[in-house]
Amino acid sequence: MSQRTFAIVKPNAVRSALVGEILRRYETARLKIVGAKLVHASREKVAGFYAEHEGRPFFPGLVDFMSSGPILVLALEGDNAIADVRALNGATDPAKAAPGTIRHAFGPTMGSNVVHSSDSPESAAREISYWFSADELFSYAQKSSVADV
Ligand code: IDP
Ligand code: MG
Repeated sequence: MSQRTFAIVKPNAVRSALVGEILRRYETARLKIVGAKLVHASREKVAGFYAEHEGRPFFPGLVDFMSSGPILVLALEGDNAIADVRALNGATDPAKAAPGTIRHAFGPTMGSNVVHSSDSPESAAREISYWFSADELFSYAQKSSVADV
């Protein structure tokens, strides 16, 4: 059964030209891009997205950082998309992220760890609809070759 998850390429990764590398990792892992757009979110939009963390010491810095420039918001589909993207991203603290993960490869710190992804079916549904309208999400069949039309 296919499942959808939500991911973000954070502003430091967009600024550092890591969009292609991060998307390559997701696509190589057979995750299908079903929604994608660049957004420069307001502080209010970011604060609402991270509402579960409001009141934590890192919250103001997180809101500053995530609204500091454009982010790439993504809806990704795959058989086990939620767990697969969490595994590809790695642990929240890049210093603890396993070799081979995006956060291990690019760090740089807990507060600016280059990617986000949903942690449960409930958060995936909420987060996809928080950033995408229905007409920005797509269903299509993946093909193994560009010659296969
Ligand atoms: P996650 O992104 O791995 O799901 P969460 O605990 O949901 O991690 O935290 C959301 C984001 O808030 C993290 O990706 C990280 O950037 C930031 N964050 C979480 N805990 C800390 C912390 O203790 N210090 C600094 N930033 C943190
Ligand atoms: Mg989280």
